[in-house]
Amino acid sequence: MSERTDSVSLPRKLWNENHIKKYFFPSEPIPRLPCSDPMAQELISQEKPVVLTDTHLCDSALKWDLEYLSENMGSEKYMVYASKSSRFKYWDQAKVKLHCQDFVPPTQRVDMTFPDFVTKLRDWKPGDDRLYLQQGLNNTVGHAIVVDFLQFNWQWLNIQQKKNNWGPLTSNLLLVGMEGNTTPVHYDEQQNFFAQLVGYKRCILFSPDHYDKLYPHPVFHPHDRQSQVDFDNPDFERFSRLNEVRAVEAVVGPMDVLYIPMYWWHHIESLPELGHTISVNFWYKGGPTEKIDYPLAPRQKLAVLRNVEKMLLDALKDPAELGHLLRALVIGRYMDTEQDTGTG
Ligand code: QVN
Ligand code: ZN
Repeated sequence: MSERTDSVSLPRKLWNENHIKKYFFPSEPIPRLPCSDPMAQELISQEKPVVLTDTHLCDSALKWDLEYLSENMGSEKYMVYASKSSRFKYWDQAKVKLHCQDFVPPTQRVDMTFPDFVTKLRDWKPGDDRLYLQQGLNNTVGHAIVVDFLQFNWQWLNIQQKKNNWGPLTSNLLLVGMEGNTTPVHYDEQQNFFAQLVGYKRCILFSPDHYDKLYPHPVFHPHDRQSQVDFDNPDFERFSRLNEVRAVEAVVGPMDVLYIPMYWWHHIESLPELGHTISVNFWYKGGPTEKIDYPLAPRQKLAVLRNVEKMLLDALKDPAELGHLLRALVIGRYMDTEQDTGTG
């Protein structure tokens, strides 16, 4: 590996390089830029990832340590996931009920109050389930949190939303994770400003043209939008295009804001520097579909593929029948050779 001499992408190395695991794909650093740099604006408008170092987006939340949140979040129970492993693979409860009643969830919802959550983090010992709090900031949170929230840099956010022609802000997730917790690779159908508050997270991103290299679960599956690939145990036989995977990555720390463009795949792991990590994301609806030009962009092909799957399921009703029909459509007809179709 060559030295990272490019000053724009040099993060403050307050985190330990030894905690950066080696994965099977090569990766390049995501640029780190002040938000006043025209290049930063250019990257956002081109839907390319960038770490912004001086947005002052959540200055009022940099004091959100575990003690402050315990005192001020309120007495409600919040969404906490428990996992026997370090992986927290998201699953959709609604899709379990609809299509996959045999599905065995890899994580369990164990909602609890914030003080109970903090006690569990403090008392945690190896062998215990890991925990990850993933709670939308809503009207149940305490007054002090609301005050801090209102001081976020809404002016900058609103300017970005307008400049990039995004839809409305849909939600803010508060994420409090234990060191080592990993959100496996997935994509979201929203634009995302991901603000790091406490501790360090390694964020590995893949462009939308990885729709055929990261093998997403079927659209009706509870793991819709998640890759089937386990980065710690990649199956190169089953997923033969994995060797084409190319990543970009950054470690984000307090004050950093990572722009995760819509449809970009991302894998996020909490580094051990502080024992836990705290982040807040800002999910925005994408803009209205621009004038479509051809050939389609990878993200548009992904959207088309999603719709084909949804239409087939709507027609056939039974997800078990989809595979047969899709194979009948492709095998011997639309194979990867020019002789078959003349389409390459
Ligand atoms: C994923 C609801 C992330 C951040 C990620 C946690 C996301 C949890 C993002 C992390 C989640 C899907 C639906 C909740 O992926 O997009 O902000 O570990 O920081
Ligand atoms: Zn995500």
